[in-house]
Amino acid sequence: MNASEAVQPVVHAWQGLINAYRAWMPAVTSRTPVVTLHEGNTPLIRATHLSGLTGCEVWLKVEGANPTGSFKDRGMTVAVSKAVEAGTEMLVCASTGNTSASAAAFGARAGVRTVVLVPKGAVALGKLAQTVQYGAEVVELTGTFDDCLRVARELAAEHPVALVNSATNDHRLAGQQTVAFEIVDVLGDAPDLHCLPVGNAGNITALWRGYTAYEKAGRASRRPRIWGFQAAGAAPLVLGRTVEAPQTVASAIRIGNPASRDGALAARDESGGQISAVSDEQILAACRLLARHEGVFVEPASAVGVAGLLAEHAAGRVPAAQRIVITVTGNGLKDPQASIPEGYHSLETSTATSDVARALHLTS
Ligand code: AN7
Repeated sequence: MNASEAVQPVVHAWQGLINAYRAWMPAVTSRTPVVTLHEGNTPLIRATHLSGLTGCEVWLKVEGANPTGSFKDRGMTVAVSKAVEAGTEMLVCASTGNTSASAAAFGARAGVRTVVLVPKGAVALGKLAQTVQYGAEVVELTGTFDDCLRVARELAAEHPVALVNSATNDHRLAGQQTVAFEIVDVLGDAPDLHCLPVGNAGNITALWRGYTAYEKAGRASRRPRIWGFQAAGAAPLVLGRTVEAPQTVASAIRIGNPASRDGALAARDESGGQISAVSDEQILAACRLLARHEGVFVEPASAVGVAGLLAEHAAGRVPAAQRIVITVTGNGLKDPQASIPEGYHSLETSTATSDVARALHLTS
């Protein structure tokens, strides 16, 4: 290859979800300014270890590869593009952290003031760092995510601000449904089963919408069963009631009153699926398994679909030879503190190579 060949422009480079799936987003028109970080097109990788464990064909949709490190970017490109089109001067969201980081990034890109409402002291360090660095204003409330969402809704009702939570902003769901499109586009059809974590329930609602749209259009011959999983200490959809003080190591899904409850229950029931709970221990074990055996580093909430599948498999409820996709929703760098076990310490030695070799048991 000579130098002139090396600088040929790549004309078909990925340019983000609106560019790729505009036809499926009727609210996006030629007048909509596209605010994008080239989100989407995330890796769908074969999980060889999980496939071996379960006797199934398991795939991981690695959403931590999005520009701000979580699936939230899928919906945010559409919501912020539409907000800019409407002339909004301020974005607001309530968040457990990932929506904050995403809103802050797209707000920065659009040059729009962004304010995030978060539960005090409950947002993982990486997410807070992103949000601050992107230049958003962070308001910490003494309360839960559910309190933050209530305040965000009331602010938006009384002031000229764009609320970009998926619970109140259908453009977020239009963007988030694209994860189903990408999966079908790669696999050639819908899988038998799709597992994912459920917090405020926007993602499961959008996933089902995406599979449904593709089946209706003949792009897929069927829709998968949807298995959603919640953390046991924050499982309102499993318990069938609001949880006042949700508790789990998976801070992203520490949500007691899911705004998109109806969408989640429809996805469960129309697909013949289920929504169940997993313990914090099962979540952290799934995080370790993903990192050590699949090479995929995720934050605790992102491993909940894996924890759920393994629990169901252990209970004998996963039929063999299924094709299964699991959404792993966010990057492990988001919450580094959750990933280093208590009491962990690395080996320490002098700078003598012989000492290093001895510490590694290469010599005695
Ligand atoms: C990594 O950022 O709600 O069921 O405010 O960050 O659509 O809420 C995050 C949710 C799963 C749950 N995995 O998705 C927020 C927020 C990760 C997340 C979920 C979240 P939803």
